[in-house]
Amino acid sequence: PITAHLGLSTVIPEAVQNQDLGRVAVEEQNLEMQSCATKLAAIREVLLRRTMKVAFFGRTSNGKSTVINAMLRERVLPSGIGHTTNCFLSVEGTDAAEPYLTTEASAERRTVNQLAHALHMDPALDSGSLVRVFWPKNRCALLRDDLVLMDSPGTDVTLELDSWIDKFCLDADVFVLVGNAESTLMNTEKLFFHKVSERISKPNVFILHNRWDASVTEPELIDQVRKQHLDRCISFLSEELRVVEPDRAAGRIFFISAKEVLICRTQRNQGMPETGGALAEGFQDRLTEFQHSSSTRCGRGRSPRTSRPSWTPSTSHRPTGSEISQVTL
Ligand SMILES: Nc1nc2c(ncn2[C@@H]2O[C@H](COP(=O)(O)OP(=O)(O)O)[C@@H](O)[C@H]2O)c(=O)[nH]1
Ligand SMILES: [Mg+2]
Repeated sequence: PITAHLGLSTVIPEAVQNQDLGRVAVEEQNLEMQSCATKLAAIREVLLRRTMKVAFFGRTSNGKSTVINAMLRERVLPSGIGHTTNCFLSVEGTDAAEPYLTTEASAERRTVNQLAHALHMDPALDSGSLVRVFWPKNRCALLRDDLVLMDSPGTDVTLELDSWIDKFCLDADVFVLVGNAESTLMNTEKLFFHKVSERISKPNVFILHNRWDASVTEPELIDQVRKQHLDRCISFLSEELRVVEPDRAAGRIFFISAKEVLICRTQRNQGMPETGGALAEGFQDRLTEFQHSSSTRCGRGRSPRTSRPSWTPSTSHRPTGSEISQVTL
């Protein structure tokens, strides 16, 4: 049906200008129909695009790279204390057997062993540039669904939020704010999302409170702290940004420990028991929360089991018109 509508964008102006047909539409109607056709073209583009792009933002060291690694089940991206990634890094699947990367300056394939080196040593890789990491699909099932995960430098390190948004965000389907459960959201983090929602109407925003493993040290406060974070984030999403209805906002907020999930999954990859090691109490609950937050089973729709939305696609899921219009219009 969209293709049929698109045909209108050429048929209508032709009909309006066709003297033989007489006055079939006034100029205003013509413009209105043109504008509908433009919006439909944007929707069509998203529908035709097979990839789904999920972009991660947040302050340095909140754990953005660790969250992505946990989703990929391997340490793909460099992570660590302090300021590790200076540029944008996208991860997408490849049919090639070995991982490789390309930079904007050169399409030459470099090995991923050079990743940390490339990130540190290349003066051309500033916070406005992009390194694309291609990871073998046979090493990570998630990437078979044409998913692109995008890591960003900390929102605290740049004055160029606007140009970031233009260059990296306009085509993102989902925005994930990775916060730190040990502190409240900072103004720099909020500012970035305000700017995003000025440019994109109703962006799909999720909030991860990472480092939730730290909460076990204060068990008597855990419920209180969780409620405080939840209330603040609900009001941020529904009242400040107005990207989601208040009664649905809680479904966009998760409490996770990316580090624990990554440890567990890399241990499993090595054939070790996944709950081994020094994982803190309550780990299973946090693991379940992570799985729900990044579930691949139910895609962008609502999960019947958890009735919480999730951000990654499933092969069978095609976004609905209203989801698309939220993303693009
Ligand atoms: N305790 C704890 N540490 C974490 C967690 N996630 C990440 N970290 C650690 O925090 C540091 C910064 O993580 P990184 O992913 O590089 O943060 P980024 O700057 O936001 O990409 C690393 O040393 C991680 O091991 C978590 O859930 N719990
Ligand atoms: Mg990082």
